[in-house]
Amino acid sequence: MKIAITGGAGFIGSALVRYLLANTDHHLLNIDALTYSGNLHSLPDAADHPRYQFSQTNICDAEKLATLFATFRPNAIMHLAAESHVDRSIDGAGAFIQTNMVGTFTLLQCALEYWRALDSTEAQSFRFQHISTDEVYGDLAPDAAPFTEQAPYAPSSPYAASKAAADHLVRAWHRTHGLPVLLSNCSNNYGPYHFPEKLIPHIILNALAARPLPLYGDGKQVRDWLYVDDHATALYRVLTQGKPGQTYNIGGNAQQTNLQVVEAICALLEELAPEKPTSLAHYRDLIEFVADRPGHDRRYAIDAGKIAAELGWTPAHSFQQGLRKTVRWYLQNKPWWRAVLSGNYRLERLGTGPAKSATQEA
Ligand code: NAD
Ligand code: TDX
Repeated sequence: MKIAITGGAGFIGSALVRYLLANTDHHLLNIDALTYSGNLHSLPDAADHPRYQFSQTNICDAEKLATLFATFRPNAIMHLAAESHVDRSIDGAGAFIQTNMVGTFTLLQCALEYWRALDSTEAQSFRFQHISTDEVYGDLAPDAAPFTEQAPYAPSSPYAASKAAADHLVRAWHRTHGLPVLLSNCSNNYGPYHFPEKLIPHIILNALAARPLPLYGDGKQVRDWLYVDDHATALYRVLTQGKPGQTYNIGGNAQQTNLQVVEAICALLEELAPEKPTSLAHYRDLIEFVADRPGHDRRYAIDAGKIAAELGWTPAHSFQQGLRKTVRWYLQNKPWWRAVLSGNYRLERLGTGPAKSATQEA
């Protein structure tokens, strides 16, 4: 297959590209605008790979997308490009509306025109795969059953609302125009190359620098964590075996409170990085409860029964295994995250001027 992947320089997209290059024979076109969260250093083996191409393209640019599709001739599009951080969507929703909604619309329209011009065999096997989140389902009560694919949409944050809108557009393009789409809604991912504004890498890197470990509110919010490489295998399973028009929920079956996550990271660091930079006695002494996130959902949990029963996918990593691998990865890959924290990963890319650091932008 030839697969066009949007957002392939991001956290999950880069894991997917690494997985597909290592485990399949498919040819990949990575379409990514390289926003602050896109980083080609997350694809260390891709640049010279014979089955990989990259195009720095914004998914709102219909003309460029049409040219890319006409020349690359994809058999499938896997759509991951998005603005992805909830806190940023609270500070300013414009980029979220633009990329997640207008960008998804633009991509759908270009895909539809491209698909309509395919011969019938190619058109039949073509897939448009949309990657979404469990946040579209909103806040789950403490004792409620995990979200199934039938859970009603009730997004809380501007990010979640923009992803919900994108999901609706994708379903409409299937129902109205017949575009063969696949959707998946996944729980919180974690693992290597995770941008350090997100909880797990933020906590690991702050702890290593002996900086406070901020927990929003009481820290008892629950998330269902999935190791990112398991998400990559799930997405490939959906692409190759999912039924057009269907949605698959993907989750790690690993519900944890944020406090539990932070304590688990501290315990792993005590074992793997016992030498602390200051006279700090224990990493967990750095935990600080700070003002809560506005509109903060208390709990998400995914029922991944459908993808297990229909497509035979289950996660390979427990939370304990995945978190250990993740902490180890950050300890062993300091150049990657140091360049992100300093902003140098953008400086190299732009080739000019002082770049804003990720933390300044956040
Ligand atoms: P990310 O922020 O790490 O990566 C997003 C990528 O999209 C970056 O490479 C960025 O440069 C690119 N991008 C942003 N705007 C673009 C535009 N207009 N045109 C082209 N490229 C653009 O995000 P992520 O965590 O890898 O998430 C990927 C997808 O998975 C998103 O759709 C997100 O909603 C979804 N998702 C994420 C999680 C999670 O826990 N991170 C969970 C479920 C679903
Ligand atoms: O410093 C922090 N302190 C804290 O308590 C940060 C950054 C987060 N949190 C809390 C907020 C959440 O309850 O930790 C939890 C996880 O926060 P994030 O890492 O920001 O993830 P979340 O808001 O749950 O959203 C993530 O999962 C679903 C991704 O960013 C989304 O793209 C995905 O759709």
